[in-house]
Amino acid sequence: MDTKLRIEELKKILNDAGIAYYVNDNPIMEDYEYDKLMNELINLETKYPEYKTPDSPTNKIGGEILTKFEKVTHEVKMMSLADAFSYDELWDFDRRVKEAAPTATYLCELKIDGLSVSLKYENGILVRGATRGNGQIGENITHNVKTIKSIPLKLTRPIDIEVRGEIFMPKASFIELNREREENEEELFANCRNAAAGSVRQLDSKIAAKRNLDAFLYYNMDENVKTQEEALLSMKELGLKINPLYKHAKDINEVIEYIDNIAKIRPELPYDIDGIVIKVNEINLHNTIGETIKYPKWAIAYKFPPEEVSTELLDITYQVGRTGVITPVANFKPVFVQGSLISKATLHNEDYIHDKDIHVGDTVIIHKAGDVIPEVVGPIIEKRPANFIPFKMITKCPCCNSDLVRIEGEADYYCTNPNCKEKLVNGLIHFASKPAYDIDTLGEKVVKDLYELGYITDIPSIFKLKGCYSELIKIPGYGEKSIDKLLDAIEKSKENNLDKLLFGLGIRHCGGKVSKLICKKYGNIDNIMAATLEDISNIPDCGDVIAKSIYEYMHNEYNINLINSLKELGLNMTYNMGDIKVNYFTNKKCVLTGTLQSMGRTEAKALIESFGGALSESVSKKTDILILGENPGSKYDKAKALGIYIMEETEFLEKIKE
Ligand code: 0OX
Repeated sequence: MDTKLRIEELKKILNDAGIAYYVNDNPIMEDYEYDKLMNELINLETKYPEYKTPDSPTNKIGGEILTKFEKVTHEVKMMSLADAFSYDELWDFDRRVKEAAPTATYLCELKIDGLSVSLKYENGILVRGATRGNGQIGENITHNVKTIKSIPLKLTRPIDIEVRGEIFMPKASFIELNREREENEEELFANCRNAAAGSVRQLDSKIAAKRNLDAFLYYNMDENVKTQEEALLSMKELGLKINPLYKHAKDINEVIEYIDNIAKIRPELPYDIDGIVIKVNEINLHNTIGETIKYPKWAIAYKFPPEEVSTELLDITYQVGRTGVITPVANFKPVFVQGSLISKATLHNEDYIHDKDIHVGDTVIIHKAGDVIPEVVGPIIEKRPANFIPFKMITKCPCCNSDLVRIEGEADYYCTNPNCKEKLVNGLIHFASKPAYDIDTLGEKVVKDLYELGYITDIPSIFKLKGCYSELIKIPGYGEKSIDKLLDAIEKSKENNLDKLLFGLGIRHCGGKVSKLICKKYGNIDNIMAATLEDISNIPDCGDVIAKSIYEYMHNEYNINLINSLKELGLNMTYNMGDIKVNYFTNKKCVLTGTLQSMGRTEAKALIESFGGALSESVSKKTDILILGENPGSKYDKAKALGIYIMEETEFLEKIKE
């Protein structure tokens, strides 16, 4: 047979088999046969690259590498959804809809917790995949989208169409990915959504191809469809994957019934959902009902309340923090909550455990809201087994066995042994970490290894490592290249600004923000060491407890010697204010939620700080602005509840330039 014809034939057979397997869940070919034909196609395309086309199923393997993401303008804005947190809010939504369109009925869909994507097909061939971005401008991610098995490269009909949907990572793939990352000592993804977003934002499509991403389409720009249900079904006919669990509800009571039913099966779903999307089914009514600048008024997202699951408390273990504080940790049978598989949660302190009446053997309720750390709510008393182990706080340090002390008026126990290994190692890990002294490649594992081998014993020893070069390069698993990189990073870090050193020292109550305030006021270490207690406590945002802790640290002989050693080793001891320019963000407390399209979090933080503003982690009454990125988390809900000003990315970009 003619090669070109055979290639065409193979593409058709494999594309059809792909849709049957990945979209319709109805395989029409044995895996072995599929792999054999795929190999034949790969070989032919390698030999005759002129015959390779964009719809070839070999594109699923990935291989295209970009140097940067191109921006894409959405001709029709990609809207997001207004949220409802209660059935009352759904009743209100129904009332508003019915006022404008009394005959409206609803189509309910699962709200997949992934990231929105737009797919453009020309003549039935996938030509572009783009992220939602800020709704108007997204990023071109075609190279990665092409690797997603359930996104067909060729539709069943040669039409021009734009469809939209959600790319997600199934729970099982997320668990497996994090397991691999743990093994390779890479940072873990917090949940399925972050893992999917992180995978789609890879420049190298081979990485995305390996991530086992999936997609459900829910929006169809074909003008001929009359209802949302028809839109879904027509996409299915085109070979696009839709979520089958949608339901046409004739009124809001049926919507609520559907939500109740889905909530029951939610834990068993193989992918993560964070709510239910309710859309007016009749598309001709969408115009009548209208939209706000941000949201369509004909749709709403009902968000599930914070998830609570129960599991068995297997053990209570203890961590020794860098300050010596002892934290009890609940170790339970792993459970999936809000998209994350968790097996541990802090129990804070002795009082917390007694107050909640928690004991090993109990079935406990775990609660997780949005992006926050999971919490043990308490035990289910009726399920307490006869052989539960009554809780008793330890009295000796789990690491060095020295007596623990509980400071009066505080809930925490401390290990006061200055040589406690866990405390020292955690202090060193903190010192080298990114938010503190930020020594590149000196991560947790390297600190632990070099501590065990006796090369790192305290902070000054880090800066003396270069003297042991010939020994270090002989450590199994390290070698010249990695040691050179480490020593270079250590040398470079000596120029760090003083606030990074102050934070790195691990002074109790002196976090990154306080360190900056202190450094701004005193300018160099000698001034900080000479400051009076009263003077420190006069710094706004620096209360008596913080001031006392810093003052006492600076007057302790051990610490004075430590600082002097670091001075002698050549570490920078002055604070460079940078050129602080004044603009809208000066003195503003900002919080960022979700992902910005135009820059990463670190860049946004640096920009805001360059104007004398601050970017903090959590929303409080003191927050001035919440910057709204794509896929916002619970910070958004909290900010709305507190009436904090919400700023979209476009406004942020305009104002930061002013
Ligand atoms: C989802 C989802 C998101 C189209 C019109 C407004 C929003 N996460 O599963 N968005 C939409 O609808 C768009 N539907 C969904 N099912």
